[in-house]
Amino acid sequence: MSDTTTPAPVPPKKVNRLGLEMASYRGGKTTLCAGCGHNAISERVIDAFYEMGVDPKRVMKFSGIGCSSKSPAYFLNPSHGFNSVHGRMPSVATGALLANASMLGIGVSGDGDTGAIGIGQFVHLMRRNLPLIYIIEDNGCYGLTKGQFSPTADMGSKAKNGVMNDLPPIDTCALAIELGASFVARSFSGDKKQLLGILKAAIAHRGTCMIDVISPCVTFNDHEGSTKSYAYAKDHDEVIGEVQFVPFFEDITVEYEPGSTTAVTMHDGSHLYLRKIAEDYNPTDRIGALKVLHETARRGEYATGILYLEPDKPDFVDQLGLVDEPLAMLDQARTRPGQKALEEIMESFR
Ligand SMILES: Cc1ncc(C[n+]2csc(CCOP(=O)(O)OP(=O)(O)O)c2C)c(N)n1
Ligand code: SF4
Ligand SMILES: [Mg+2]
Repeated sequence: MSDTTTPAPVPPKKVNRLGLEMASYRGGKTTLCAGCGHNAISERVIDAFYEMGVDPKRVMKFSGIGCSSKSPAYFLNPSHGFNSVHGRMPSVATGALLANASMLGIGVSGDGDTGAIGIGQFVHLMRRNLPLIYIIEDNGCYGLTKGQFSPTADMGSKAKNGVMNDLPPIDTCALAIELGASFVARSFSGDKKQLLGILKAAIAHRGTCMIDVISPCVTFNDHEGSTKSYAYAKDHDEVIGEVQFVPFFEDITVEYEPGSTTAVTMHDGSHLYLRKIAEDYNPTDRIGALKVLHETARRGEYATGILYLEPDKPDFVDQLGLVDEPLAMLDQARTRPGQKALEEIMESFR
């Protein structure tokens, strides 16, 4: 007897606006510990780039050294990547993005990579406003070298062996705002919705997006007495503003109350609506943002959301007045001064 049953229709594969499947945004299989906050952040990066329809081949990924700095291997496989030296990601990213400013840059660092050995590079990156999404996967310790306190560990926070940290922390968000980054946010790896909204807004922004994500280290810093554990971060997360992001390609009108919502048009025409929760919160007020950070830190809380935003600040590429074409693509005739120009330069030294 012949089989007359017709096969069930295969459902069409889900694709984004570029026609790409989610698989095009994934990376290699993670080698980090199961439950590490860093893995959740990689998942959100994958979601954000897929939903924003960014061509992964137009993305450059950068990192330093640490468990966090291994993360770019776990997202956006088709992108270009440079895993640099401990604390030196900013200079590598600066060189690469100036050579080809048509690419979208994303860097992943750790609280040790940024706050200790890399603090000098971080400071200069922030004041330049290089167009780069800079994520700190912040677990308050050096996870890769077995859990020593890092410079973001809070005073009084306890290590797994009971030792207490007696040095004050560096608040990377306050530092970034002070130095001139034009997009500064803090989130928690366990808050999927907030982190996704922040990442999408960062993709639409042109300038340095410094995103500090509390990302618990389940192996060395997730115990009672730690202020970077899942339980502590969940209980002390003070959301200052709800993030609603509407990309330029979605024709949606959002109704909002003007007094309680800040509406911002982003560089690429996307819209960002930030609904106030904390009373005195205004994401475009630098002094106000620093005040909120200081006040919440004093109470032992984490202020999360988009803390500071300056959508129209000139980025480093504008400041340098670079030509529109990527420098890496210019031929010698346009990069080498001609004989006449050289003679004029020599003449000027006489
Ligand atoms: C020049 C140099 N100094 C020190 C080290 C050792 N080292 C490797 S990773 C690391 C710290 C990692 O901490 P963090 O950046 O917070 O990343 P995590 O592992 O916590 O994600 C250190 C000190 C190194 N690899 N290179
Ligand atoms: S040691 Fe900590 S930071 Fe490193 S992978 Fe494991 S849980 Fe994550
Ligand atoms: Mg760390």
